[in-house]
Amino acid sequence: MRKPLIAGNWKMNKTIQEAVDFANEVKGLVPDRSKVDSIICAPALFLDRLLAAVDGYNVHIGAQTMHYEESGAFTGEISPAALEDLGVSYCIIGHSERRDMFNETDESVNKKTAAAFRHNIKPIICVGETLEQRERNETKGHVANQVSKALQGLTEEQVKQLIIAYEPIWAIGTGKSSTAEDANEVCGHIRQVVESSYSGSAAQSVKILYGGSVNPGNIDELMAKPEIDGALVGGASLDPHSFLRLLEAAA
Ligand code: G2H
Repeated sequence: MRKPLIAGNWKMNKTIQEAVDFANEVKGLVPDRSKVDSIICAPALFLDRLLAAVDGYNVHIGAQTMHYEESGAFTGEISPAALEDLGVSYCIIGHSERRDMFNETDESVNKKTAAAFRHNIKPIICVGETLEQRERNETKGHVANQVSKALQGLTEEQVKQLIIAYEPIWAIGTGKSSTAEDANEVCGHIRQVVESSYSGSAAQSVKILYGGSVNPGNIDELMAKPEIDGALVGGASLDPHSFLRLLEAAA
């Protein structure tokens, strides 16, 4: 059985003090780690303080992006080694906002995924189609292509530890969530891609999240679907009560 997972993606929100206050408010209230994993993916500047605040609690801290090189002349970037050194255990890779606005490609997503594994960081790889692709009935082909390219060169053991987030771009931050049925179908398709590239056991181990306007009002029906193991949540993860409600629904 795959343990459910709720990952908050705070994007570029909150001050450091607000972040620490959030962590202090939720850390004692999150459901037991045997029932659900909780992750907060925060701006890089908050990571150190958040790690200290949640130490010993069932709250993991993740980054929102990283570079794939170990070090060097990459002004403004964050190395996977630095994240590992800090104790960060997850990193979102290839979020559509980064693909769209910061030139992330399938190739860089693949390199970042490999770099994350070299540094004991679990990647949360984001894939998803545009509205135009959905209307042209290209969703499954596009998502399968993104997944195949992201996973190139990974071992079966690495794939088993992967988290893939299916986030239809048209549903991100728009209030228009995919239906649970549609989301389940695409998540199931992703699992089939993993099965045909690796094995049935890799497909049964990989965690597949849905993301895109997830909130306390739609989490129950999403979590009821067999192919959806959790959610990557933006806006609704910024409020402590809403984040806790999502965790309770997933537990
Ligand atoms: C999609 C999601 C979080 P939101 O980007 O990754 O954001 O829940 O605000 O749509």
